[in-house]
Amino acid sequence: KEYFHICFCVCFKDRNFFQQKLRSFFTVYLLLALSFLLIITLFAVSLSRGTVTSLKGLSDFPHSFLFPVFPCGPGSREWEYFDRKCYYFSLRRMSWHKAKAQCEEMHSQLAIIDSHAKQNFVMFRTRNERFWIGLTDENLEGEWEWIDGTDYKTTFTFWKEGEPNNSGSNENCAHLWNFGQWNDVYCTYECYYICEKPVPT
Ligand SMILES: [Ca+2]
Ligand SMILES: [Ca+2]
Repeated sequence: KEYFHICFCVCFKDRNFFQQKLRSFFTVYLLLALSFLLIITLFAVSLSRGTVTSLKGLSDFPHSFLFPVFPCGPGSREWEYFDRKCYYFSLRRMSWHKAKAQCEEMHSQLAIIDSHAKQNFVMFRTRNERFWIGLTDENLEGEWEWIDGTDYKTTFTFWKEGEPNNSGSNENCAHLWNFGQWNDVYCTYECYYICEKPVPT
């Protein structure tokens, strides 16, 4: 009888201990589940707010807010950002002088390709099509000049082999040709053009 009494006490004690443990575990898990639920709710709320506000019209936002996403202006899909400048790749062909005027009308200028990085950027974008750039020797044959005054002699060039050749003694404007390499051609030739402008402030 004594034996059974002891066993009952021990077993009962064990059972109590086990139940207490279970309860504390349950409390911990409950708290964890609740905090998880809270985090999910907060995340969902912030996400839906973000979506709603973004749908209201991006152009309503201050420029500084959208700068990392649309540095060339939230209202424009025509200008592409590269290395602190905005570039426009025309969809129409025209002579070099008309292209120059078109860029100026858009408060920009024909592109100045003064680095390998910039050359790579325009090269991939122009895909072997001919595009005018802001380089000419119209003033004095053989004396190439960038239209913004960038020093031609000390900066990057990317002429196609054998160019500029002033073919027919009448090639005074530069454009991108196959693989983005430069060629001089007569200025009334009609091709696409690249404009560039600083990032709007
Ligand atoms: Ca020439
Ligand atoms: Ca040529």
